[in-house]
Amino acid sequence: MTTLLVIKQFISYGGIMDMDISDRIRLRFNLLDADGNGVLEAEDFAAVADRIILAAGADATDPKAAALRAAHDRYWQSLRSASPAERIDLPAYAAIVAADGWFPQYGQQYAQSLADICDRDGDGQISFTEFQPVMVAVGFAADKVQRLFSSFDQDGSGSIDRAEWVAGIAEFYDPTVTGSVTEVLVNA
Ligand SMILES: [Ca+2]
Ligand SMILES: [Ca+2]
Repeated sequence: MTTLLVIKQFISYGGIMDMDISDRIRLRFNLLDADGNGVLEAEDFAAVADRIILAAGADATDPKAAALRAAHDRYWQSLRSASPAERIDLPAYAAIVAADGWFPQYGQQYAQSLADICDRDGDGQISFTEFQPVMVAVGFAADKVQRLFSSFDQDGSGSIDRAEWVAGIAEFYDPTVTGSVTEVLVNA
């Protein structure tokens, strides 16, 4: 491999060469690209947020819906402010989200708002009935959602701990962590 090619790849993927991490970044990019035109725009983030809110059965005045919209908007702004382009392509996305400090500053709020809206009855537990429609709205295939839920709900109680789910989303986003959540999401 030529040095130039190595440098190009390094820039394209924020310096992360690991295949699994590239796969997960690609997957997240595709999930966020709601209209599937290959670039991320403000409309994609709004569309994904609306889809999740609808799936969770939250109405427009629900604070959880407002929080989810705000987190998606903040996510978009973090991309937009880091790039001169108005549309964010995969290499730009990969470089921005893999940067040190991105997750605690932007991703954490996103993970929290997603878990909050999942926990519709607010009992601190996410049942499969709560989990399934939201994850399908995020863009995951139904069988993958089932497998992911089962991998969390190891005692088969039918619900997963809300805090545990926030940690799972964080794992999916943190470029330094590889674990069971990412494995199920990327490979299942
Ligand atoms: Ca798009
Ligand atoms: Ca619940």
